[in-house]
Amino acid sequence: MFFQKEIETMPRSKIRELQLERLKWTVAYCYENIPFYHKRLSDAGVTPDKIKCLSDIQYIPFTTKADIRDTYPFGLFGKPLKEIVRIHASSGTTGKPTVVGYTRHDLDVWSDCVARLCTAVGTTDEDIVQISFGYGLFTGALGLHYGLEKIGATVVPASSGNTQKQVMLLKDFGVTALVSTPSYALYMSEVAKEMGVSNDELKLRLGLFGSEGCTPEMRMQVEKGFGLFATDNYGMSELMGPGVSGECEHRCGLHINEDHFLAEVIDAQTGDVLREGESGELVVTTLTKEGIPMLRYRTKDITRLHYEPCACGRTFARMEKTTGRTDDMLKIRGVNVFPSQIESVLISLENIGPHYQLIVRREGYMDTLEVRVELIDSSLLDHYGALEQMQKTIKSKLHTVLGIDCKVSLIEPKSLERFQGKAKRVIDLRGQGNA
Ligand code: DLL
Repeated sequence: MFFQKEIETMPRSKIRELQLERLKWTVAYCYENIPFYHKRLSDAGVTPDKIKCLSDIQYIPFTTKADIRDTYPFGLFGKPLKEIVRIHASSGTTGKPTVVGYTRHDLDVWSDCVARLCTAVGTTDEDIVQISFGYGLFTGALGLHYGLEKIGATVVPASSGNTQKQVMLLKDFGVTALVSTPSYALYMSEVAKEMGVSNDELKLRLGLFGSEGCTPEMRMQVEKGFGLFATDNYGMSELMGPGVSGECEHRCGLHINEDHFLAEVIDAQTGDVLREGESGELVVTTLTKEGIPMLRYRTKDITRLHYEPCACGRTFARMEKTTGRTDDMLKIRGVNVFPSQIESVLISLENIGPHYQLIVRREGYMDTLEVRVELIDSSLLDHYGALEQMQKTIKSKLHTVLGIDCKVSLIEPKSLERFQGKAKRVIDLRGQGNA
């Protein structure tokens, strides 16, 4: 199903034509309206007339999160506040948040982009959709909210938290689709079981998940939890919020809304642009944004791009599910470790649950990694032999995948923290004195 079929199935030559026209507009807009970009572009010797074809984008310097922080709060806005009708922000782990602003036109484009990805996985005006993202400065809730209203779905703005009440609403309202992070959906399904609410009493058929990574193995757990079809959509506040890309019902990559975003993948170390299918950091240029346009924004998310048409008929490029962020990568004794690699190993094993935590410590000059994972059945804790055997198996599988030794701790079911937003599974204690 399509929300804007003509655009979503445009021939690639037409997409590229449109992107070039809009890239020229964006570069000129930034150059003329935003002193930061005027200087950045001038310093790099780029004037708007230098952009003659799409590959000329390579002359434009990258923009980073630090640039948004350094111009806090409104320094990168392309319009006076009088024309900004909404502000969102993402809470950084340290210091000031990253602030973004939307004109009325931006909000319109945003809801179209979200309406497309919801429609692509089969959401219709018949659906009752519960939004269990936190409402507020975070873009997730209001982003999905307006897109879903645009297609006529019945929106339940539950927000996050109070999980028992969330379950009650799912049941009483006959909710058919759930919007949340995959980790919160998993937790919610556990709470539903505890409350004695079985999947037969629910009408949930679809999960519109996003805002955090989730391995295919974890996705299966989430699907099992609620007995639904889980789909993935991607975005970030700096670029818009949700709505940058989303899966269709074939789930073979996330279609990028290429009429509004121009995507590249670069080698994170050298900055070189990589070819189709090569894995690297996603860099995105907005093509229609007025409030806070972004030129070659470094997302830090790792993915690959594919351009061949999809079985669904969409011609927009697809990005693979991200495998992590360049800044998620843990360097442990010189070895690069992505939490998603560990997640895949853990979830494929029997008797342990999908909840885990990674603790990195520095002991003397040595980095150590402890993988804590919940058992499904606590009675195993009384069987020392079986426990030891299981630990050994997990350790050896992790060693095969990661190439390093780690400590494996099997712990009581339901003893790890659960998350209502993005999961935080890595605790890096290095650099904290005698951690
Ligand atoms: O998380 C926007 C969003 C909300 C997307 C709801 C989808 C649904 P931020 O809080 O700025 O924005 O976080 C952006 O979250 O750079 C990724 O690292 C991560 N992320 C977002 N969606 C996905 C996804 C929103 N589907 C950061 N898979 C991004 C993996 C994701 N990571």
